[in-house]
Amino acid sequence: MTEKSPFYITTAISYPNGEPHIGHAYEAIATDVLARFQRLDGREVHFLTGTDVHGQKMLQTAVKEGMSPSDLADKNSKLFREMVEMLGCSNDDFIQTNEERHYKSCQAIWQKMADAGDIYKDSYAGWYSVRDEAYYQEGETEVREDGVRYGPQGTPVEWVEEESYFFRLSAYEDKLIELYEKNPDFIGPNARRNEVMSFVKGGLKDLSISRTTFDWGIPVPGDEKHVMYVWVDALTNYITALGYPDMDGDMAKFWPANAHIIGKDIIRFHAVYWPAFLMSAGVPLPERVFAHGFLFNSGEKMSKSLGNVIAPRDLVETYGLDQIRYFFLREVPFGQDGNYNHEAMVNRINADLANDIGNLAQRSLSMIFKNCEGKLPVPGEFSADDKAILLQADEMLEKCRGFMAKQEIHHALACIWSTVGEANRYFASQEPWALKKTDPERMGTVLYTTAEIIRQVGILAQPVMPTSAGKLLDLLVLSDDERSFAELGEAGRLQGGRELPKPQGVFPRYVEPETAE
Ligand code: ME8
Repeated sequence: MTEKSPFYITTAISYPNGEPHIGHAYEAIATDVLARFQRLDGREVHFLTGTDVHGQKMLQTAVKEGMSPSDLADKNSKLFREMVEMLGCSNDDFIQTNEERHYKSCQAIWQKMADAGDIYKDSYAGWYSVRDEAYYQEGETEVREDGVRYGPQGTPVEWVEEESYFFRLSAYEDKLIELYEKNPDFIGPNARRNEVMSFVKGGLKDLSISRTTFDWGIPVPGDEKHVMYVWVDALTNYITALGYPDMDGDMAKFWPANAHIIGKDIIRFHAVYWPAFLMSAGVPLPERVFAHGFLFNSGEKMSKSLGNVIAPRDLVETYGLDQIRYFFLREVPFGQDGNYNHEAMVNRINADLANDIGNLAQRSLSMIFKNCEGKLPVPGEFSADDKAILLQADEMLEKCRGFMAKQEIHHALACIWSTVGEANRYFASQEPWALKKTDPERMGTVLYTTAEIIRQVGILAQPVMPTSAGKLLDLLVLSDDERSFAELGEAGRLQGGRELPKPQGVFPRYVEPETAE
């Protein structure tokens, strides 16, 4: 067997200018699922997340809160570290961009871009959105009824005029177009690719990449009056974490990244600026940038003023961790915007989890415990129905691999749950409870077949629901090395005769809390 290649995946790094919200949690969970999938599929995975602490937005918040920006960064980065832990994320590293390693890396990439002749000093005069930390051309902005000028993401812009270093982005227009055309998978999903292509085809202006009016950032090498524009600093985090500028070690092993997972609002930075910086610095380009959609609470955008910002911890406490992980990835097609509300959440928990997989496991394994002396039956000859459902289960891995390679997590889950649905129909139509008296051997074969489907569903559900899927596999007494994807299909078929414990419910129903009379 050929050795599988290492796999490097990242989330965006979040601005810790407030507490983490459900959008941050969504991105972390989805990326965790993609990372866990590849790990179980036998690849060595490096999964990075972190916080983006520099820039004007962080500085403004710090001033408002009467603290230093570095104290604000530390205080809130701690909340982001706690969030990823609380969400069960399996990240291998957490970067905070005011760490020493990151200064070295940013100054090195800057120097490489300067050596390539792509950086020059001039003065900038134009529109800037602090909320987006983005420069916009006048044509991208509009003055609304309130008299305020807004950028394309609906955030206010202000006029900025200062001495600045510029990056020769205009020189990369053709190279970027060539990149997108030669590598149609570089940007996903397709809608985002089209958006980026038309932005670049519309013409690129050189990009201001330093600021002089504040000092909360990484100093420009050789000109300490300037700090780097926060996006030069932020994007570089992806290589800092692998030891850049040292191109050996983790850089040699894990770079180029297999996927940067980000939200759709920051696609321009990742699919235009980042590859241009890397080309200039002579660093290979990531394979794919995938932009997920935005989450809305009952159809409304989350905002502090609407008072509907949901803390990830509250959702976990209300519904359960694996339940929300499953919900967001099943309910929202990954790459599109998604909406969530209490009813949709309860419906998924009770229908897909408690009923479909939970009841199937509980009913079939209880029958084995009661009627087969607690031992997994040795199957007799398989009927056409048995073979059909086993085949469907055996084919899940290949299908899921294909979906996960394109970040279509919702399709992978739909594929697994379609097998669960079919297994339920199989179980109901075979009526093993009626076979108990008439044909116990056939009952044994049906129960064996059902247990084998539960095994494969359990193994494949681990990336999304690590704890619950683990409990499901405990019911089949699978050892740690029987839980990897190498065991899927016929390779790891259950052996009849194995002693099984009395089954415990794995997926509780959501019951509305008693309301006071
Ligand atoms: O953009 N739904 O940080 P950030 C889904 N520091 N995703 C959402 C969301 C929502 N309601 N709100 C935000 C930054 N996100 C930069 C990134 S990367 C080198 C630097 C996503 O804290 C957003 O799209 O504003 C982004 O991918 C991530 O959360 C962090 O957003």
